[in-house]
Amino acid sequence: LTPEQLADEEGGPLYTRLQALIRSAISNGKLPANGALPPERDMATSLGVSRVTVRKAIQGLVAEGVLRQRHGSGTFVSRSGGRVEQPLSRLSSFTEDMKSRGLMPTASWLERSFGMPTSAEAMILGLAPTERVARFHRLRMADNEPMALERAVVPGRILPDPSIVQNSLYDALDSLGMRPVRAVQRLNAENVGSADAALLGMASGSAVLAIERISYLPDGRVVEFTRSLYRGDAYDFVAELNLAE
Ligand code: 16G
Repeated sequence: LTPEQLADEEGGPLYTRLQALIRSAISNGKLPANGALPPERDMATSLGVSRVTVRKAIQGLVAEGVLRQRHGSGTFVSRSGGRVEQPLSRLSSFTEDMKSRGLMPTASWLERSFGMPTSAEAMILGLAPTERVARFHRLRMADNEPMALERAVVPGRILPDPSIVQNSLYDALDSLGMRPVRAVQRLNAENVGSADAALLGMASGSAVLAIERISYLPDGRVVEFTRSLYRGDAYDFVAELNLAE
């Protein structure tokens, strides 16, 4: 990182220009994933800026997850610009989760259809023998980076027209007055198969977190049965624990 490069970054206060410079050094590989940043003092001297500016720039990028600080050993580049930390106790949607972090949620549709459930799905959703389901299969991305593969089924009685789900399943359910209020979620570790690995941009056999969510309406009816594969290298699920009464 040189003063000339810093001068090339346009607009805004000095620390945001320094952040832009660090981001571009990460994206062009000059600062590799898990690589250490030079010490604050050295960066300030070599860039001709104050240590306060360097610290402010770094703190902002740490808060965003782009950089990580380890006590006593310095500042490091996070892998792929940072893992996502997801609390395990809130019933939120992927769209809300990503937006709350300033990431842009998008999806590639793999399937959006209406049809017969499998017998396992019919049992979990508590359906009568001839009842149909809306079915959704999406690759979910944050800032264009694949995050998860998600297969959801919703009883047809609750969601008769799958095409109303554009960006967010929960927004669509909300618009029908059918947003779930409770869910049971089960997590387990898996090695991703080759087809799913290719979609997620991972090597075949990489670790993924498989998550099943069964969500309920206030009256106890099941709204969704969703199975998601989250990239093991991009996600931390975090739960707060309290001493039992
Ligand atoms: C989350 C849920 C998933 C839900 C989806 C709705 C997990 C493990 N899964 O991905 O069950 O269907 O959000 O998101 O958190 P959407 O409203 O953005 O489509």
